[in-house]
Amino acid sequence: MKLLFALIIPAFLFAGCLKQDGLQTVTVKAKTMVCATCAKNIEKAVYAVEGVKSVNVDLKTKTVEVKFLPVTTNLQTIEVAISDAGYDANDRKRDPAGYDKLDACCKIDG
Ligand SMILES: [Cu+2]
Repeated sequence: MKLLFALIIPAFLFAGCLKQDGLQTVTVKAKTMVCATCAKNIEKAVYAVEGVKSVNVDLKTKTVEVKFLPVTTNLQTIEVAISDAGYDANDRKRDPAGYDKLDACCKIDG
């Protein structure tokens, strides 16, 4: 509940000076994620991108919904962050170095 208020109150404060929140929403396919650790890894990697405001990883559909400030970042940067973390992002292949660092349970090639 505390977290909810922490999110809602700033939203009200900003509503005064911005008609819209100005955020863009994209859904990225991360089809190589296999477990909850993968979801956490991806969430962390995408949150680290400047301008990203919210990350919603769905392990069942293997998608990542991202809300971001389009003046600060873009879909390509988000895809690169996911790839660097070791996962495919849309048509972008996972970065081998990032993949090597994953826990064994997250490696789809065994
Ligand atoms: Cu995993």
